Amino acid sequence: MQTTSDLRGHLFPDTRVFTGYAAPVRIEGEVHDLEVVGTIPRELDGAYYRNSADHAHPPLFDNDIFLNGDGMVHMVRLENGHADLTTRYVQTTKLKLERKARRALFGAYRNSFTDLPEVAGQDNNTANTAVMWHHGKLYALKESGRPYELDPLTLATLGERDFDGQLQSKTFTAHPKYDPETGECIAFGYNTQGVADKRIEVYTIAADGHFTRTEAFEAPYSSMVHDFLVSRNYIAFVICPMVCDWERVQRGEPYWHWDSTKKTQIAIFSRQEGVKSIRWYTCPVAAMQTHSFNAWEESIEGSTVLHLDHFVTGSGWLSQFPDIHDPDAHERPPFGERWSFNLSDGQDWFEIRRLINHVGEMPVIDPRYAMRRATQFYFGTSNTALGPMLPLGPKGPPFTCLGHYDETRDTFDFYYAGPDSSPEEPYFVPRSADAPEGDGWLMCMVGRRAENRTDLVILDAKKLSQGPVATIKFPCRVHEGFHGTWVSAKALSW
Ligand code: V55
Ligand code: FE
Repeated sequence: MQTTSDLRGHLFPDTRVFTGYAAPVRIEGEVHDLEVVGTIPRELDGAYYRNSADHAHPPLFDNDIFLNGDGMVHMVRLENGHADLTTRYVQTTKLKLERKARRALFGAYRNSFTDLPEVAGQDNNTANTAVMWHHGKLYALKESGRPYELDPLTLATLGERDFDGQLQSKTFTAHPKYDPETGECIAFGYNTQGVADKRIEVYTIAADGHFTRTEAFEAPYSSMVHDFLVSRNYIAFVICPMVCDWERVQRGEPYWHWDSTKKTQIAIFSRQEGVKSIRWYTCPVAAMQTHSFNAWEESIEGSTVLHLDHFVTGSGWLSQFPDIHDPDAHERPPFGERWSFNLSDGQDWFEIRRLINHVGEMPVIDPRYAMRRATQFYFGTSNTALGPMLPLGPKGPPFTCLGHYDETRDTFDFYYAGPDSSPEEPYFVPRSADAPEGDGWLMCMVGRRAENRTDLVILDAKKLSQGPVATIKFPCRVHEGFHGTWVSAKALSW
C-alpha cells in the first residue's frame, strides 16, 4: 500500500493539525524550577498532570486528525512556591513499534484496516486523552484501549493494565467518575471487543482498586460514548448518533460518522439495582453530549428528578468526522444544558434548558461536589466582549477565556487570558478539605501563541476576572492537551 507519507518523505503534513501552534512538540524532559510571576499558594503541594496528543512520527495519511496523536503526559510539580515541569510520552505498544521502525506503521484513527501489514493484530492505543488517579496509581487513558500505568513521580510507563484481570473490556473510558463520599471510581468501556459492538460494560472500582461490580448492557447502535454521568444513586449514558459502521471501517473510511437519521437516546439506571433497572429516553432534538459537568438528584413534590448538567451541540463533531447524509453540514457550537428527568412519572419525556448561555466546552466543577448538587461551574469559552477570536486550530476556534457560572447568584465571571493566548481545560483544587464549594483555585495551561510557549496559570476560582495569582512560565511550548487532574503530595507520598 502506498501511503501519503511515502509520497511526502519524512515530514509532517502541511495541515492545521501539524503546523503552527499545533505542530508536534515531541520533546521529553524536565525543567527544574520554572519562572513564576506572582506567588504560587503554599497550600498547593502536589502535582498537576494532564494528557495530550503529540504525534511522534509523521502520520501515514496526510489527513490524519489530532485525536490520533501519541499520548504525551505533562506534569507540573508544585512545592513550597516552586514549580518543576516533566514531559513524557506514554510508551504504548504503538509508540514502541513505530520508534523501532522510525516511522508511522499505524494508519487512520482507530482503523486497523489502514495499518501497515507488519503491525497487523497489534494494539493501536495511543493513551492520549486523560489521566486517572485512583487506588494510589496513575494511569493514562484513551477510550479505544486499556489504561497504561505511569510512575507518578517520573511519568515512566509501567505497562498496559487490566487491573489484575478485573477489566474484561478491551477498552476503558477516558472519563471515569470519582465518588467523593465512598472513594469509588465508576467507569465503563464501550466497543468492548475493540470493534463496533454495542456492548457497554460498567464498573464500580472500590477505593482499594477492587472491582466490586461489573455489569453490561447494549446500546441501540454502536456510537462514540466519550463521557457519561453519575449521581449519588444513578448512572446515565447519552448515546449520540456519532456512529461506527464496521463495513465502512473495513473500507478504510473514518471510524465515526454522524448519522442524523438516528436518535439520541439516554439510558438511566440505578447504581444500587444496576442495569436491570435501565430505562431508555429519546431526545426530541438532534443532540451530542460533548462533556459532562455533573449529575444530581432533586426531590420535587414527592418525585425524584435526575438532572444532567453537560455541554451539548446540535450537530456532530463535523470538523473531525463526516456527516454521511449532508457533506455540507456545519458543526454547531456546544452550550451548557440541564436535562431533567422525572424518574417517578414513567414517561419518555424530559426537560431541556440552557444552563450556560455561552459557547463553551471542557466543563469542570469542584470535585468534592460531584454526584450531588454543584452550583459552581467552570469551562473554557471565547467571550468576544473581552477579546477577539483566535485563528482556527485543529479543534476549531481556541478558547480565549475561562468562564465561571455561580448558579446561587446567577452570575458569570471570566478570565481573559490576553492577546494571542488560549486557556485550556481548567482544574479546580479546593483551598482546604473543608473549604466551602468553589473556595479554591483553578489551574489551567495557557497557550502563549505569539511566543510559541505555554504557561500554567493559577487563579482564585472566585475572582477569575482579577487574573492569575501565579503564572508559571515554561521556557517552551507543550502540546495542547485534553484532560488533567491534581494529586496532593500526601497522596503521592512525595
Ligand atoms: C475525544 C477525544 C479523543 C477521542 C475521542 O474529546 C473523543 C473527545 C483525545 O482523543 O479519541
Ligand atoms: Fe474528553
